[in-house]
Amino acid sequence: MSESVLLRDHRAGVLTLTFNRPDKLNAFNDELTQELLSALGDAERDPAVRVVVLRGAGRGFSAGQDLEAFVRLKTSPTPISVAEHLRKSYNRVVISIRSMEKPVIASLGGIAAGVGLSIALCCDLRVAGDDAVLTLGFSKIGLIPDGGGSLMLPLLAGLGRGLELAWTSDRIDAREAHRIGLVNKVVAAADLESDTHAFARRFVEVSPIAIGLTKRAFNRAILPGFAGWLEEEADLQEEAAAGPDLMEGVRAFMEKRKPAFAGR
Ligand code: LHQ
Repeated sequence: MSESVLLRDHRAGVLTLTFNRPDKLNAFNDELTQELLSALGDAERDPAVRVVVLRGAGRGFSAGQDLEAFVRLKTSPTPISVAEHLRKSYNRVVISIRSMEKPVIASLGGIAAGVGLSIALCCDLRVAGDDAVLTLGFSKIGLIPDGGGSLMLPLLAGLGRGLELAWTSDRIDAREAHRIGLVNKVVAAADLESDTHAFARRFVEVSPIAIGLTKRAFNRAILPGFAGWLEEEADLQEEAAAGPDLMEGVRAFMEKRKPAFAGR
């Protein structure tokens, strides 16, 4: 039997969920997204789970949407719209992360790109290994940051920095990500797993009432319109995806060439 695309490890109140498609840089296909949704739901309901950690197997956290899987979705006899795809996958994941009244920590080693980075930005806290590389990547295929990225990126990094990173898709390293507020701390790559677990354990020591109600308070104070914004973000992504630029960007990536955008 092949190994699961999502590994679960529950130790001392900390549930670690590992994206396990290392040969695809843990890019998200439907199977991984559905497994993640199901694990997050279980974690929310299980009182023994006090903290959730998200991490990736191999040399990255996640490269975002699996672009080969996306081409299959787009070219199937019954293609799904991009907005629908977002609504039934990533939007549900990030709503689950934000509404769960427990700390959700992203442990970032290696590459975090596209909606993989958006998911990390929607977590409560981020620990980065000193080998971490963050890149939005959406603009390279004619898209806007989705999965809550258009909200969390400017919230954490500021409007100017956020726009610059979204427009350029520049790769930034862990130190720069820390400097601009995208990650809480940077640790040696070799210690990322153990240091993240030790960091997570600190929140197991705190009253779960204080943890949960503080998250609810911050959500209501700063992100009261989170779910509503995701709806609008999906509509904007649908607009971005309406022309030929998206498929040109995706094909150019797969063919390892520069895209020739038509501007629509
Ligand atoms: C991949 C991927 C990948 C498949 C690397 N898929 N194979 C999307 C679509 C529509 C609607 C809604 O929203 C979304 C959400 C999104 O997430 S859009 C953004 C999707 N992600 C990207 O555009 C990132 C694409 N990947 C890259 O830019 C680079 O691969 C990064 C920066 C992630 C890593 O660069 P490198 O470290 O230089 O690795 P690499 O490029 O050589 O990739 C390694 C392999 O992984 C390679 O395959 P190969 O067979 O040549 O070894 C890539 O093709 C494959 N891969 N990302 N997303």
